[in-house]
Parts: sequence; structure tokens; C-alpha cells
Amino acid sequence: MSKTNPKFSFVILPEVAAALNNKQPVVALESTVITHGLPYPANMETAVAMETAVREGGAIPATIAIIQGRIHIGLTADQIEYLATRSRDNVRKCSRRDLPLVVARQGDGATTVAGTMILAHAADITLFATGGIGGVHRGHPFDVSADLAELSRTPVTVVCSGAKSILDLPATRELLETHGVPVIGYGTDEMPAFYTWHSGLPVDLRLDTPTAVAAVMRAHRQLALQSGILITVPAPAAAALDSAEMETIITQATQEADAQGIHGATATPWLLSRLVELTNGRSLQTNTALLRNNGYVAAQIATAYSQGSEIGDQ
Ligand code: PSU
Ligand code: MN
Repeated sequence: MSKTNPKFSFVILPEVAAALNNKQPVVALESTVITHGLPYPANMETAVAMETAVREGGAIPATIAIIQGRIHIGLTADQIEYLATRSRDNVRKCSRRDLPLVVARQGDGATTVAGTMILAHAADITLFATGGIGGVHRGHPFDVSADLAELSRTPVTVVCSGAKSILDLPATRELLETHGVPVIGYGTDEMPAFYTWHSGLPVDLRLDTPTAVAAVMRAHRQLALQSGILITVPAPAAAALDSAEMETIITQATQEADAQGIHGATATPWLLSRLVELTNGRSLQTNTALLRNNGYVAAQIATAYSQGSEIGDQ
């Protein structure tokens, strides 16, 4: 199904279009994690497992990507496999600035948190699940992810496990505040640091149920705030890693990246691959476990949100 909004046209998977028309819960998923975040075949398995987790949580998954210049809201299994097996050099990692470039050149594009928020919002999808957001890079205070700017200007709720400690987490936390992004801890008082539960940074509010999160989303909508909301969910207990050990490994990886002059859009993918090597694949297990869990939690929140209202929904 093809749909045009005042800004651009996109292809919506029929199942997703039907769910949106019927006001059933839908959860958007990003595609950069498939092309640039995880190695093959874990990327494909995880993309499929995340969609399954969203269904188990009671919602319809809509993985978002650009294929040959066309924006897709919801991918088929073949399209997921296509992206998962493409060389990352042939798929552009798409934040806001990249979207027109890929569309104009009819190229393939994988959407980051920023890119996915823009396209999900255009398709009227309110909730989006992923692993971690980008932020301020350590030692590079001007290498700030476009994810933070997007969270300041696009009203989509992003369910994630915080940001990885490859980043400067205190600076990232400060910028979220500057940009007016509420940071909710789902079952936690502390913002999780992706692989580990502890960042030492407080959340703005702890909530323990999908219904409570849905109430904040409704209040946010009624206030017509144009920013996003961040829901941070700790990794499942069995998959979380030790903070001190990860800190040592991350320090090594970021020093290596600096020595090799790796920065900008290539920094995050490079660091993620290096961490998989340095942890002998354990970081990959944590990554896939928390992605699935976040898909499930987002679907539960989407369900509660679609069911209306203890604070005067309209
Ligand atoms: N953090 C992760 N895994 C990821 C990413 C971030 O733990 O796959 C991806 C997301 O798509 C995120 C992007 O939006 O990297 C941020 O990249 P940059 O720092 O270039 O904005
Ligand atoms: Mn970056």
C-alpha cells in the first residue's frame, strides 16, 4: 500500500496499514541496528526475533528502511534478509540529513534512531523500540549524535536501554535535559548503560507498568509538546554484563578508535564491532537479548496506549 503525506510518499506493509487504520498498537523498529549494529547472521536473527517479541507483546511490528529509494514502513522477511546480507558500504546509515540523499539517488538506506523517528512519525506510529540511542562521543564533545536533536523535535516515544558507555553518558544525559526530553526509567531509578544496569545517572521518573507509561505519553500529547520521550529499560538480568569489566574494554576500544582517526558516522559501528571482538561475543548476546526485551516492553506500552485513558483521553 502506498501513502502520500504532505512531505513524502512511502510504502506501508498491508498488515501495518490495517493495524494503523484500526487503531491497533504498532511498534516501529530501526534498520541501522541490522546493517551497521550487529554482524551477520545475528543481525537477521535478531531483526526477526524482535518482530516476534513485538507480536508476543500484543502489537504489530513495522521495521523501517529505504530500499532502492523507496521508504518502507514495515518490511517483508525477504527485505529484512536483503538488508542483513548487504555489505554495509552499500547501505547508507540514515539520520535526518541523509534521507533526501538516499531517496534522490534511489539507494538503500538504514534508518538510525533519528531517521526512524522521522519516518515513524510521518506514518503516525507513536512508539519505537531499539537497543541504544546515540549521544555525545567520549573525548569529542562536538561529535553529538543526530539522535539527540531528533528527540528534541519529533514526538515519538523511544524504548531503549539507554546509551552505551562508549559514549560520554553524563554529557548525553545533560543534553537530553537541555532538549526537553523526559527520561523515564522502566523499573529502574537509574538510567541503564546498555550492557550494564548502572550509569550513576538518575532518570526523571521511575515507572513500573505499561499503563503508567501510556499515561505520560497521553499527557505529553495533550500538551502538544513536539519533543520525544525516552523510556529506558535495563537489559534482562541474565544477559547484563559487569560494569567494571565493560569500562576497561570500552576504554581500550575508544582509544583504538582515536588512534585510527575513526569519527563521525563510522564511529558507532566501528566501536560496536570492536566490543564484540573484545568480549568474545558476550556483548552480542547482551545486545540481542535487550533488543528482544525492548520490543516486548514497547508492544505492551503500545497496547496500553491504544486502550485509552485514565487521564482524560480524547
Ligand atoms: N547504539 C547501539 N546500537 C546501534 C546504534 C547505537 O547500541 O546500532 C545505532 C543506532 O541506529 C543509533 C546510531 O541511532 O547507531 C547512532 O549513530 P551516530 O552516533 O552516528 O548518530
Ligand atoms: Mn556518533
